Amino acid sequence: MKTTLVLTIGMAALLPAAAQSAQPEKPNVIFIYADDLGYGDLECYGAKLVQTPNVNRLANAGIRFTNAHATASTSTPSRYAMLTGEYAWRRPDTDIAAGNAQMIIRPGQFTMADMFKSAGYATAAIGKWHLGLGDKTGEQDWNAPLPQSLGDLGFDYHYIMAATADRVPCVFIENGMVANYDPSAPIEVSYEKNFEGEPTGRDNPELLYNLKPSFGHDMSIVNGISRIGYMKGGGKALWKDENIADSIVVHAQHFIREHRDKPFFMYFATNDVHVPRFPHDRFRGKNPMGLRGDAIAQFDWSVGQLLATLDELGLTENTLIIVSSDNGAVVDDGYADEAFEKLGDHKPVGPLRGNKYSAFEGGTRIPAIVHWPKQIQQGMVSEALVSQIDWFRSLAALVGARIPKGAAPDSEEHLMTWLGENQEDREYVIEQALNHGLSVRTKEWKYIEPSYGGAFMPNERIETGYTLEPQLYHISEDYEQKNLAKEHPEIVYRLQGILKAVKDKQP
Ligand code: NG6
Ligand code: CA
Repeated sequence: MKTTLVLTIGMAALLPAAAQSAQPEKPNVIFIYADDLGYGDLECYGAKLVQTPNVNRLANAGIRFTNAHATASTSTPSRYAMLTGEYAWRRPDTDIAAGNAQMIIRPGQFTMADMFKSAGYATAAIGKWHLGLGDKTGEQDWNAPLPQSLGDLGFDYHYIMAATADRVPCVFIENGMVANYDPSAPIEVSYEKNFEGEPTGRDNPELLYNLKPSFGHDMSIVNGISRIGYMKGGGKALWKDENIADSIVVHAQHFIREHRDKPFFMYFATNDVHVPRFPHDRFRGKNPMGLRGDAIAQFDWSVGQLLATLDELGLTENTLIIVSSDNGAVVDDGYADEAFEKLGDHKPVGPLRGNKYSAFEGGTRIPAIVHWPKQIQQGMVSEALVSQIDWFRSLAALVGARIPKGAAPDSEEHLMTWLGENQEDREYVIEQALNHGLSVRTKEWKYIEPSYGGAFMPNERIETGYTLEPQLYHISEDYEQKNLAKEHPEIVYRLQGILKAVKDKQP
């Protein structure tokens, strides 16, 4: 029965308008996309030292995936792939983007937002962007409308941070213009040199009254925290880190209210739990883990705020919510926030090996929860092997959108798996590490191709998984402990074959 309902919704868009009114309403779709939230960071994934009641609510009534994967272990490539349906490594310019990178997704590409828009949805992006803005790296004029922005990518409304909270410019950008723009403080940004007379974390550590770096992050100072890159000006438009969650939540709630009467798609990308972790005072000190735990609590609060708005408007029933993360967890990512010192028994990546940046699973296996009361009537756990790259075609099937030839080339339709109708696995998932090394993961096995780079990232104390030896792990046996490449050359060949075929596929 459930399957029939889904197909009916999918076909609705293909029917003439008059016939459509008799069809079930299309669900709203909200991605709640955390930053650097690890496989073990939520209570419903085993965390004990921090409470996440709002995410638990979604997990208890929805589907909690235990084998879901981002396509990359850092933000820019992971988000690029998720929003375009194309693996980031097919393009040379999708590494962790600076705050003054040009817009990476080209205006002509058909994005997830274009897909929803074509199916009659109002679309919004709120929160962390990190995929570039404007048409030329380093040449944006931040004091005027940007010539290229998310409006060119199918988003009707956008209220975003250009990159990350640890990168300048430290301002929100609303519909392609700096929000709360302060004409008395024109904005300049450079990733090459400082502006004369401006203090930096390196030269003026006495000005770092909120957070000091543990490594890197020693350039311009905003709100008593030094960042990556240099900026000047901003005035009243500069954000305060402790208010970022509130700001994005309020704008998201406003968008939901405004669009309560028509289907909407909202990409809600939190700053939590990325560095600098500097949550609002009201989240402080309630868990033993310090700022990193407080940031998880703040993330959960944000989820709760959106749910409360949906509940109040009677929209929860027919809103499909996906909660997930762009990449795995990292503990010390460059600020002296005592994340290591206060970790206690908390395991940010659960039982996995590696972290953000790694080729190991800790880099790319992420929490993923799907909640849609109208369709999913009881909570369940799915062990199906799934990838975020498939949201594009799976959701297109759900809303009846047609995808132009050549668009979303790496995305596959696995709607029934994502809705918990079955637990059919993807044949394989592809994962990209910081050094561009690729892995192929099947349900049973993982092959990590040989790649250059040290076995550890010393500052972050992270095991990278980079080695010049081919690695093969029997996931179901021991996660990624014993390299079995020599014992099972036939499996290595098979997985290398998959990887070669995917690489050779012309998008
Ligand atoms: C690294 C930053 C790290 C983080 C990361 C991007 C340093 C030393 N480290 O270069 O703090 O910002 O980039 O993270 O600068 S991501 O989740 O957005 O990919
Ligand atoms: Ca990230």
